[in-house]
Amino acid sequence: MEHTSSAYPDSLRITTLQGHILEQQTAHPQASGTFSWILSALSISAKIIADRVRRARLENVLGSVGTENVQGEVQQKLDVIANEVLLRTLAGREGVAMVASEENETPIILRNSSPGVTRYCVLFDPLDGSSNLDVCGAVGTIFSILAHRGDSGRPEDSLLQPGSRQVAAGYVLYGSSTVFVLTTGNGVDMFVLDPGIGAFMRVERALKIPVGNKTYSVNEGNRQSFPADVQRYLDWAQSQGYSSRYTGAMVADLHRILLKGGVFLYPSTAKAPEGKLRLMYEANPLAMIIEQAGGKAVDGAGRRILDIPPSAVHQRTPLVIGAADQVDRVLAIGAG
Ligand code: AHM
Ligand code: MG
Repeated sequence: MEHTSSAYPDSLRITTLQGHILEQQTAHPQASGTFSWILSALSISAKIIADRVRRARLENVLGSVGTENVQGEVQQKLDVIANEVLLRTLAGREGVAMVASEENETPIILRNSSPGVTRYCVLFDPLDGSSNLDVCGAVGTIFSILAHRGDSGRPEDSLLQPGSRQVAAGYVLYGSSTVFVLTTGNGVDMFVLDPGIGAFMRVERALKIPVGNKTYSVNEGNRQSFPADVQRYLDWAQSQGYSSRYTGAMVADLHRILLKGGVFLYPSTAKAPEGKLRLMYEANPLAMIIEQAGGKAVDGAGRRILDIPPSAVHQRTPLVIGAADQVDRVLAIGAG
């Protein structure tokens, strides 16, 4: 019996990330394909980084390089390798005007804008949670894509757009399997790398975060210097029998929350009064994904992350992010 593609159940179709991107492009006939090429560069980067992460111990590329990045944090050898991989794959894509990385002090301008050509800015944290590598823990790549605004003003001006303007965002989790999670503003889809054939296979569409999960994710070692509202929330959560889960890699913690529910907090601390996490490389892309899956993301004052007007590319923010019910709890108990 012959099946037309529309008659064949979605659950039985085999769709790769590449096929998914083309499918989305077909649904938007005005799309030039430029954007799809950028996503394909990110998918190739993810496969290369996954391979380097898996072989890191054997190739002796664990540990630090002995330098610090622009934020004064120790760079791991694989931070530098992953950064290079992303820069080198994205540099070849005509549609990329500018890239900005957590590991580079200034954004890199690849192409100027030309009339009638749509170009994009790609921002990324190449290897989030990289100190987990030495102990074989999970790490991730986070990316955010903004439309390039042209060449007027300072180059950074094109990057300094609020998260609500992101045209796509995603992350790659290098865990017990390699997972690619993507949103282009139309729900959240999930792909798993099949190492046998080297392709990301679509395994979930339109993910929605479950509610009712009594789990919080926070570095409680910093508790004494958390703001009073966060301490009040933790007292309340513990009195209600909440569980605690914290991996030290935000991508892994957020992936658990996307699939199971709960809330992640990185408040301001004595060591990091503005919060530790970066607005443009971490908070914005993860907030877009979480909101697209029905969740919420706010800063220490309860402001929606995606509405924050950025003033610097490496700006930091306190962050509360996760299932809508659990973020609301943090806000309600904290305010009380
Ligand atoms: P990084 O981008 O330098 O790796 O820092 C971000 C990471 C997050 O993945 C993680 O949630 C957090 O830092 C852990 O920080 P801490 O050890 O202070 O709890
Ligand atoms: Mg990071």
